[in-house]
Amino acid sequence: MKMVRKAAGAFVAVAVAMLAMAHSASAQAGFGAPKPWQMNFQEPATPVMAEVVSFHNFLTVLITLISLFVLGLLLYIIWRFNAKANPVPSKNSHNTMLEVVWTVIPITILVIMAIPSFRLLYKADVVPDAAKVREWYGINVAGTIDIKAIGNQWFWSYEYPNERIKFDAFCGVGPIEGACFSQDATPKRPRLLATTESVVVPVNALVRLLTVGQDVIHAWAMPAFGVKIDAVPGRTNHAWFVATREGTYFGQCSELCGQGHGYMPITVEVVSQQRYQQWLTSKRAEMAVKNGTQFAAN
Ligand SMILES: [Cu+2]
Repeated sequence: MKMVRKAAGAFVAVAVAMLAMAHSASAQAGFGAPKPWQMNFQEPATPVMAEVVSFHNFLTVLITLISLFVLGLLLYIIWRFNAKANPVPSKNSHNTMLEVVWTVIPITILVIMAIPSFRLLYKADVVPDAAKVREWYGINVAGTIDIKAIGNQWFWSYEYPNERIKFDAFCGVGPIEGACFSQDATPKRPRLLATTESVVVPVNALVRLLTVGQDVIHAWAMPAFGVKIDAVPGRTNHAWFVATREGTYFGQCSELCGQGHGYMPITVEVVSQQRYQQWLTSKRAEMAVKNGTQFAAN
């Protein structure tokens, strides 16, 4: 039994070390994209995703311990109570104490898991105001921005209603539609992840995201932000994020939406407040040139 305990301890230590290694290996400032042989989540860029990662790590340790405990029991029973070792089986059918213990302990474990789980689900789901973000994460948000993401077969359209900006973002590494498979893909603009136009948001801003489907159900998903929200025709869903690290982040449509589902990625650029203002100015000028668009006409 001592040896089993030692081996279990070593296994847990190795598992924790591997988790830590995977975690530090994925630490690359401000670039959210999957990597070959990636083991863990992408490096979080929002406080919600940071919480998702730490909750996941906590659960991994917990389930590893539980699995090892059950495995230990199983091995002990095989060794101790096989027909050779235990020729006369016990006739016991009840043990009140045991039954109370194996009911109460799992319930306690489930409650320990449920409380942080529901707390996190609530935070991820309810769109907060600036005061709530400060209360939850101690972040003073730099302004609030509304963005509408519209899923189309097979690209995303974006609207910044308060800025009178709207544009389409196609899969591709350059400003040309259909450049999805382009050999021009670079590590900074990965193939099948980069889009012709990026969603640009300032760092530390509270972004309220509205999603809707133009034709079928799509889903706007950004792994580094901990956001995955369906875009359903005839119904507006909402999500939110506060990106606390400048950089470029990639996501994908995450609801099977037809033939081109794999070719409608999402690119979000988190920039400084100053660069955001510059982007707004140039985008507004572009909108004014494109006469006949809904917002420019207003
Ligand atoms: Cu899709």
